[in-house]
Amino acid sequence: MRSGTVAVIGRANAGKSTLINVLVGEKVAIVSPKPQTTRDRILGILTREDHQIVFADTPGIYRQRNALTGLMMKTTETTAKDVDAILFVHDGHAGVRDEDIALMKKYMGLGIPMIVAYTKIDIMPRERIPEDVKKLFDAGVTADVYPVSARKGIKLKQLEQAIADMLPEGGPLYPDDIVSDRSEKFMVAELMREKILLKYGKEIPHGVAVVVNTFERHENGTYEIDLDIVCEKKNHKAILIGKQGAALKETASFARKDMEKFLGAKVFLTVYVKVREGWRDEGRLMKEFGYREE
Ligand SMILES: Nc1nc2c(ncn2[C@@H]2O[C@H](COP(=O)(O)OP(=O)(O)OP(=O)(O)O)[C@@H](O)[C@H]2O)c(=O)[nH]1
Ligand SMILES: [Mg+2]
Repeated sequence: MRSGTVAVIGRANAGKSTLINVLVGEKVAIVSPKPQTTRDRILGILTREDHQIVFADTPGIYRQRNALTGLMMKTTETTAKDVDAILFVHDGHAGVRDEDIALMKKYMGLGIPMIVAYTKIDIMPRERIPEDVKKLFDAGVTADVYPVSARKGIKLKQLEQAIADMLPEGGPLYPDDIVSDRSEKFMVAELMREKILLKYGKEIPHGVAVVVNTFERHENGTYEIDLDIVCEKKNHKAILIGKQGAALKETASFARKDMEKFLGAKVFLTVYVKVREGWRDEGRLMKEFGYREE
């Protein structure tokens, strides 16, 4: 059997987490159309008879704006160096720019086996694919390029096999019934953050952290979850809550439904909104909200 860890690297919003979820077959990482959705390194584990692939999802490469994004970029850099292989995810539908080529070359330069998943081919003209692949090749990208669609499930088997082929021979690193290294409590916080990413405009979600204060399973199987949505500004709090609490009610109910699906049980969810100005630049608060160096 082949087994090992694979860093999943690429620009913010390229489709890394979506691809991992689809390959693993379960939602291990949240997904949204906004860049910088993933903030932590999250393992997604895919076990088959003849291989175990441990995907390390990483924060997408993006401008550093504050201590939080700085920490996120550091997480990505550290993860890329300590793996058996790299899966570079490129958003094919966004086209190939010089910066993309430079990034691919940077990671190829680490001397770790790497392939490129050229994703989102379901929303682009197919004739552009060979042109783009040639462009990459002509620019000196020697990694094999696999055009895929995570959303439509196109060519994923071939991609999976190519990833497995990069891994060393060896036994499984994790038990075969484990799909993630993260706790249910972590996932619940992430599901809340995902709904905020989906429901609110540009700047609000990026300044939001979710802290779960109570996570209890009652004897009858139901869950009681209390959490804080921490935002950066008073006016953000007002937007999050909305007129007579309508916006928050809707977002919380949306999140609760997903939590119930994830936990397979009824959830009683209580949500508070708090303001902590400038938390994304304050080490102590970042730590308190779960963001720290591994
Ligand atoms: N059409 C299409 N959309 C996709 C595909 N894969 C991902 N997306 C969409 O692209 C957006 C970004 O997806 P994510 O998986 O969150 O991207 P990411 O690379 O993990 O982003 P960060 O965590 O912010 O770096 C979401 O709106 C996805 O639904 C695909 O194969 N086809
Ligand atoms: Mg992601």
